[in-house]
Amino acid sequence: PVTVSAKEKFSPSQRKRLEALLISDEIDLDDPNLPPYEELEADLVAKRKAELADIYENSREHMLAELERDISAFLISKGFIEIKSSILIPEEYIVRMGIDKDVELSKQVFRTDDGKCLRPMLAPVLYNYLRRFDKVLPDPIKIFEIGPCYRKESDGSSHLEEFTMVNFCQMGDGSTRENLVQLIDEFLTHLGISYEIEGDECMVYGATVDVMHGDLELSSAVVGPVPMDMDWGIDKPWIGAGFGLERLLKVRHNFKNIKRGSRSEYYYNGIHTNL
Ligand code: ATP
Ligand code: 9VF
Ligand code: MG
Repeated sequence: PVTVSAKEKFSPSQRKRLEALLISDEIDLDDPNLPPYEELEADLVAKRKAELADIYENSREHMLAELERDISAFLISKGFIEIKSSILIPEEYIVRMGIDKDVELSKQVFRTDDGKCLRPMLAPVLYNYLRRFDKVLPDPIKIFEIGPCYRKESDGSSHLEEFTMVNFCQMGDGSTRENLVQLIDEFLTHLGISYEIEGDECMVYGATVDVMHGDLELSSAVVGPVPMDMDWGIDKPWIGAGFGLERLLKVRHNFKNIKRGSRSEYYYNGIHTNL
């Protein structure tokens, strides 16, 4: 063969370095017409340095924090009250969510040695808030929380072990599928993210309304009531949706990997920090 095969153009360590410097699919590393490694690496480093300098000069906002603030303001404007609860929760909440010890999600939970765990979802404490606020506040009760969640994961480009979830939910009047879909539409339109709705099944809630961007699940949403509500002292209809913020960033910025927009010391707003 006359041409050098694409795979041989860069050594594995060179390829790794170039991949770290790339943010989205801006360059195809298998393109045979690419400049030599040294030139390409220097170009990318210069570009990333300029982008970082621009952020320092002009915005200075971390994209994950900025997205949380944006979502928070949006939901508050829609009448939802913001909650900040503990990231460490009783392990018992997992079982009460219908996640038995032998199922996959239970095995994904990070447990402490004193009966607690890092929350894998926000729903248990939101259940408690709905029950307590319903005694005090007018119907419908509309609440949300945004914050870190933890799951042991093996799959790479769309899963993090430490991710950020927003879960908003409404209980009481107007808790219909129509209103849920409308709220999701307003939410994603506000964020400028396109989506398709799909029906799915999960072990916690049964039927879910999944919000997809291509093959990527952005959210699982649910129209209650569900049988488990009884175990949380809830007896009214509800709707709710949980979105991963890093997945929203992945879509918005066309990231190759979800790590680009996550809590990290290696990437700042998608930019490799080792420049
Ligand atoms: P998947 O099937 O993609 O693993 P899931 O159905 O287990 O996700 P849910 O329990 O429905 O996830 O969580 C609600 C949302 O939280 C998901 O739609 C996704 O946006 C986000 N999410 C869940 N797990 C992760 C993770 N490990 N990393 C990043 N985001 C996640
Ligand atoms: C949908 C995603 C059970 C009445 C407090 C609200 C929801 C969210 C599904 C999440 C989960 N559920 N990761 O519940 O909004 O719980 O699996 Si409530
Ligand atoms: Mg899901």
